[in-house]
Amino acid sequence: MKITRRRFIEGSIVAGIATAIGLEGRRRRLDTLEEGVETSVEVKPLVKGEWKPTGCLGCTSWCAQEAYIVDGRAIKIRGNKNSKVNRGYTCPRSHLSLQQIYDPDRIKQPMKRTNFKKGISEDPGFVPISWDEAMDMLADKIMELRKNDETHKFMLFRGRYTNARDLVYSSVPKIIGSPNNISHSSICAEAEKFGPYYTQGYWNYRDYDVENTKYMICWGADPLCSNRQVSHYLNAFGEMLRDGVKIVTIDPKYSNTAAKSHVWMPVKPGEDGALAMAMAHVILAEGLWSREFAGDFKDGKNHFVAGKTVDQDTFEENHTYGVIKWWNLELKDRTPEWAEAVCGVDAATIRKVAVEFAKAAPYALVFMGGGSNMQVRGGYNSMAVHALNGLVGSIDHQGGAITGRSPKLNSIPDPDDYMDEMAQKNSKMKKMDHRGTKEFPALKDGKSGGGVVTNRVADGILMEDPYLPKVVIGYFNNFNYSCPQTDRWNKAMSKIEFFAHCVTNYSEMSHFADLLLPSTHHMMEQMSSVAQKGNTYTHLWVSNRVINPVYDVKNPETEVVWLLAEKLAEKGFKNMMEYLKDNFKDPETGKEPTNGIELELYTYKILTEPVWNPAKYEEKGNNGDKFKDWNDFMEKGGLWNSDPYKYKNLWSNMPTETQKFEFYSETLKKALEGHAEKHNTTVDDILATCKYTAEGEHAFIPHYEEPYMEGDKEQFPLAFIEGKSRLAREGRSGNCSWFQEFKDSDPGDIKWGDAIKINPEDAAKLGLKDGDTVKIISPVGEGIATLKTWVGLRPGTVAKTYGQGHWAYGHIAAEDFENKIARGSNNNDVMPADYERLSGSTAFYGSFRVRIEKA
Ligand SMILES: Nc1nc2c(c(=O)[nH]1)N[C@H]1C(S)=C(S)[C@@H](COP(=O)(O)OP(=O)(O)OC[C@H]3O[C@@H](n4cnc5c(=O)[nH]c(N)nc54)[C@H](O)[C@@H]3O)O[C@H]1N2
Ligand SMILES: Nc1nc2c(c(=O)[nH]1)N[C@H]1C(S)=C(S)[C@@H](COP(=O)(O)OP(=O)(O)OC[C@H]3O[C@@H](n4cnc5c(=O)[nH]c(N)nc54)[C@H](O)[C@@H]3O)O[C@H]1N2
Ligand code: SF4
Ligand SMILES: [Mo]
Repeated sequence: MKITRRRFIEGSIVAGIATAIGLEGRRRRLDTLEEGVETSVEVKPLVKGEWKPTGCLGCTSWCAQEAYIVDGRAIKIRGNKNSKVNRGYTCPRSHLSLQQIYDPDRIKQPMKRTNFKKGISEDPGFVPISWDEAMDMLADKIMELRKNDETHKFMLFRGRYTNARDLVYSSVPKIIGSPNNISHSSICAEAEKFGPYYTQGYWNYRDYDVENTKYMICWGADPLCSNRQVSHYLNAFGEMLRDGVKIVTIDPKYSNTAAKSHVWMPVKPGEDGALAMAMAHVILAEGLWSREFAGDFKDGKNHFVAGKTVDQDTFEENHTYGVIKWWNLELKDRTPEWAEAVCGVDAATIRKVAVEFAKAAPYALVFMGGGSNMQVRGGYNSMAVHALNGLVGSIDHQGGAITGRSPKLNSIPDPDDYMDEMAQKNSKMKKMDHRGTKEFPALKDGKSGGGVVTNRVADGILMEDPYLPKVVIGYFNNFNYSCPQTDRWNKAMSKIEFFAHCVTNYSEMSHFADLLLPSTHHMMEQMSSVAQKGNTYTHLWVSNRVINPVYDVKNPETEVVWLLAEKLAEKGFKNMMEYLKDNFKDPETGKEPTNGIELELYTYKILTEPVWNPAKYEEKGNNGDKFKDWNDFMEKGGLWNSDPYKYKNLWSNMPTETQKFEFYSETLKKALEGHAEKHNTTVDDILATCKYTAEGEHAFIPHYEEPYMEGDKEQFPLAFIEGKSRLAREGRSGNCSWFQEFKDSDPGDIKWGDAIKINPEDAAKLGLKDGDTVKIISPVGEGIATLKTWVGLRPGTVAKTYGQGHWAYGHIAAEDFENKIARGSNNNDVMPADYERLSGSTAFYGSFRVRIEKA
């Protein structure tokens, strides 16, 4: 290998430091796992093992990984070098998967509840049972629903998932006869997808071409910590900074990314709309919009003057729609001076950043995370923040905000033919999450009720509206922890007659279960597959089982479905088994599955066939790596990379109503009018019902809305800033000692503890000091934490990461597991259950205030 100058210098510095602090030995041991590592010392492998390809679902980045397996045990993780998305890099959280897999607190075999009273203070009295007995119990409960013609009272909860999800999530409820398949999507990122959809017709995560960009604004996103492609950005940032890319972070707290940025704009919580409006105003008023993308005045002069409307006919747009309407209706008065008073960022900085951004464009991008839009009135922020990319023409442009080239896969076979009359009828009943009701438009993909309203289900159950579900299965989820206002879930799950939970760890939700069906860990004990975009490529990985399951556990997406189908067939209901046998044959041999492991294999083969079967590849029109057959694909690591991204494909070719990038959203207009019509009312009424203030045409353009915050300023003076923990694998890291030991990798946080951070001025006013144990009181609940003064946020706010506060997740996660005493507290105990209703999203950011008292 050629050693470049930079590599040589880096190498000698590391070697020097290692010698100086005596780390040589330790480095050597680690290096022995890596083939081809250049080193000046002779290294002898200490252990002999094998790197096996796998993949990580620790967050929505979905990196391709490899695990080093020694004597059947996984001992190290690294990024898969063959991935063009994460390029062999991996984030620190991937290593925690080892502690998750070998966690001695895992559920080791099926368990059944013996105390039928449910509540936090009840001891469920779980006792071990066999898989056979467990599945028998579950099947009996489902047969009872069928006997009583109330199959709609079956419900399936899904948390994190793999590509195979639709078998258990969609087909199983349909065949049983229920409309209730509830995913976690709206406690995840739906409002973040809302803006890109209602401007450019794209309901998905975006990708950002950082390699070719000159200017990046991280807006309510902290890509060195969370959001997507953390493994990639952790490395790309170094390259970007070296290459002179300018980085700006817009976040109310001094985030990981803010610490590495040239400019930090500490927007007041929830006031993103004001800032976005002002930046758009500057870009137009200063004449810096993209002529190529957005068009120009016919006379070539700039007529955007603050406070003045512009004649529509004087402007000719190219690949956009509605720039003049946007200016006239909203932007003309949104000066930086106006915004400064509202959002707390000074006018000069707003102007400077907007100008620099637009001048760097189209090699400039706004990287949008959930912080700016998963807010009660965040739908329009999502449009506004994303629309800045539209104004400067960086949409689908090199160095800009792009989409992805996802592989075209097969879907899970349609179960319709296996739905009997009862299933057909009952699966048309109303869903438990109230989607599509007047109050919850959930306009995913332009449809009224097109998306889920996850957190609303607790209220549905409590109000028995539309009815009370009886038999519930949950997998890879923990809504009693992950959904705001947790007390509602504790009450709601206490009302469910029979709940089976398919998870690796006992959790806050499992505490209300009747049956614990221990799950394989997604990363090594089962097959798994997902596709994700990043670094301008898309990859798809399919991983085999790389270790034997550590305990007596089964994959809920496939094996458990098989066992359930078997039991239902034994009891006289054969449809599910027939569906599996007819539709899940090995695509190469035509062999029917005869057990859950074969079902797992055939399911992934079927789904990914268009990638590994050359004939199907052409048929689907895939672009990327090619293979001879399944074996060839798996021998090459089960990893597919797309071809390089093709820029500008979407220009005037967007799946919006106008095919253009819409600043005035005809697409949203159609969706809102459709929803209003369904409820015999006006769009104004719908918006008011959804807690928005806009009226008339403002409903269809990105505009400023004052944030809706629960808790009056007198009683609750401190705005709460939510954000993910750097080492959190969603809600699942708490029981890893590495998570606890390195908790202080979150700026301002403390090891093995839970800090609430406050500006020193506020602490002084309250007479509080570092290390005080404090009560956090919100309009809906109370929590506890350790006070930490920190200058990384403005007075009038507090910040606390999400990730601690487990009272039921294991001996490390909890302060006292036996007595259900949490370590710190769960932000969701104090966070009101509120929504960005147009998308159905739960509101996590800029949505409530608290007060703090010495505990
Ligand atoms: N306040 C606040 N709340 C949040 C967030 C936040 O930032 N702040 N983030 C939100 C987001 S973005 C999301 S996506 C949701 C996630 O919320 P959920 O979908 O509810 O998922 P988790 O909380 O991660 O819990 C998943 C459960 O799955 C089990 N488990 C762990 N590994 C595996 C496995 O490999 N297989 C199976 N079958 N089970 C496993 C564990 O027992 C764990 O309890 O939380 C949301 N909630
Ligand atoms: N480390 C880590 N990474 C993760 C996950 C994880 O659990 N841990 N989960 C993954 C999942 S499932 C998802 S959906 C994504 C979500 O990714 P994001 O939604 O981007 O994640 P967050 O870190 O919750 O929020 C991003 C930032 O918003 C800031 N913020 C809070 N309030 C406001 C506000 O009012 N305005 C602005 N502008 N910013 C605000 C927070 O301080 C935080 O730095 O992350 C994924 N990546
Ligand atoms: S936790 Fe997320 S960023 Fe880290 S390796 Fe796993 S999928 Fe990638
Ligand atoms: Mo998420």
